[in-house]
Amino acid sequence: MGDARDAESGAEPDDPVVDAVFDAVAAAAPEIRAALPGRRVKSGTENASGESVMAGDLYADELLGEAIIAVDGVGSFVSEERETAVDAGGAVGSDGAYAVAIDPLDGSSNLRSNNAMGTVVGVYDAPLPATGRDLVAAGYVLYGPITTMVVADESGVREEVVEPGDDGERATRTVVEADLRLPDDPTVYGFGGRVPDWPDDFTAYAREIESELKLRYGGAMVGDVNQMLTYGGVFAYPALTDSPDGKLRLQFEANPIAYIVERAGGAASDGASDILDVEPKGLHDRVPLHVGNETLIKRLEESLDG
Ligand code: AFP
Repeated sequence: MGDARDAESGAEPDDPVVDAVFDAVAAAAPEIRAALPGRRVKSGTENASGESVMAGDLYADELLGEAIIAVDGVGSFVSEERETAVDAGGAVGSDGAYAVAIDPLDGSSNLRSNNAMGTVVGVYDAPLPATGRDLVAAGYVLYGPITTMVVADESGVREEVVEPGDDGERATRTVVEADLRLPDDPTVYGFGGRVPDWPDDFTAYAREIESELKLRYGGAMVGDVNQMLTYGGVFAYPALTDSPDGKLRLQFEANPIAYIVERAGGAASDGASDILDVEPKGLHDRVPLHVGNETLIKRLEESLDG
């Protein structure tokens, strides 16, 4: 793939395996986007989290799974849509191969309403389930008016535009922001779940934030987090009275997003401490996720401390 990133910044990929993973994700993105119009229906199956799966979820999972497993240096592949890990032929660990976790089509309920959706990717150097501290890179594709990909690694966070290749050529990646940073002044907030299901302490925090910021909530974490990264603010899918672990999955959603936001200068919390320190029990654990400007996350933790 013509990686315009090298041309633009002259920087060599920090880690050739990580770069190959995001090359594979970028190559699949235009194909996933092109396949969505015909896959806006329920597949009739449920995933490991007991959620109904759209035809688009299955297609994205299949395409991305095949592409990522084929990357030299990937030893294991897990997906929100699959019960267990897929062995990709390498010993995952600090001297060995990486484990890649994806949410292939985040926000697929937005398919019918034609709203933004995304693909979330976490690259871990430990067998899964793992803590976020084992991430070496993370990123997401946003299927918005434009297809963009945000990639975070130890060198920082960058935003790329992904466009289909000409005449069957692989997609192109063009860096449009080489050092993506969370704006210091917060502007937007987006909180998931039904308001009556919020615990009282989160409701009190939400009331404060509502009086200070503008509501931006689109029902797909990737789109909502991208708005927050663009304009500054806070995104949360909190613990709910009937689901104290919230809705979002630690391995495939919360850890990668927390890694990205923290590298962009923000903070990420499960309500009590850093998401990246949450010890997983299982591959499909859920966790309350709150990400954004450090001051807003600190205020959240103080509010939930009661
Ligand atoms: P779907 O993938 O089922 O659409 O769920 C999307 C999601 O996991 C996450 O992207 C959103 O932030 C959250 O769920 C939206 O959940 P609500 O529909 O309860 O607001």
